[in-house]
Amino acid sequence: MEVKVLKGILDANDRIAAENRRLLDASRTFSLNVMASPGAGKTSLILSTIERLRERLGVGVIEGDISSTVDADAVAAKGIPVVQINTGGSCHLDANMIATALSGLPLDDIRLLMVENVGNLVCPAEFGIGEDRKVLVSSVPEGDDKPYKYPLMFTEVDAVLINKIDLLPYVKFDMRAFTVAVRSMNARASIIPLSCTTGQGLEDWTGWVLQEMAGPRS
Ligand SMILES: Nc1nc2c(ncn2[C@@H]2O[C@H](COP(=O)(O)OP(=O)(O)O)[C@@H](O)[C@H]2O)c(=O)[nH]1
Ligand SMILES: [Mg+2]
Repeated sequence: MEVKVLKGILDANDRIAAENRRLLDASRTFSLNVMASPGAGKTSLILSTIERLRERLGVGVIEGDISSTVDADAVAAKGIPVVQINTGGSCHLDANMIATALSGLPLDDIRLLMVENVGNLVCPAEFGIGEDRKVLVSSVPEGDDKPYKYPLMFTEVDAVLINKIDLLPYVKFDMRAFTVAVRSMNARASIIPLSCTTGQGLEDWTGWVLQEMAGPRS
């Protein structure tokens, strides 16, 4: 019985996600679902991406948090259209929340929409929101064993970013071991080491985004 209920919720979510996708396709908006644990660097990545791409294309952001508008305020300060979703305790964004947020954004002016999901490596992996690509920001201080602990998240995503590589000299993190762990469950994801603080690797990241935007829709 419980399984049936959960399946019903996920089916309903998928239906709304498909509607979101139709809306985004109609405005030629490419969307990224940015997921990570709290503090891995989702907001830092989004702000860095805005800096690097805003001259080339229209950017918009949806910020998902349990509470507060701290991250949305940082995006709005850059003059970028942003909607904050406060989930009020829920550990992930769902397609219905995104549908509401989309109605508050000037989609015709937005070629790249970045969605910061709630900080969590479990629930966001289960709920599609209609995104074109799923991106995971992992970070050096979290350790190199996380793929084994959160396999669904690492299996689902199209890119795994390794943020905070500026901290490699200070933290025990084996890049090779991490890569082997990711590859044991995901053969296709791009793995991109970077630092939002120093800017190292950010060209590789924005290059990946532009390449995915130019390629076939998923
Ligand atoms: N050393 C270092 N710190 C970073 C880097 N990226 C983000 N941070 C810091 O990590 C903390 C959390 O970043 P934030 O972007 O808010 O993470 P979020 O919770 O995933 O959105 C902040 O203090 C950032 O300044 C990085 O590349 N290197
Ligand atoms: Mg954040």
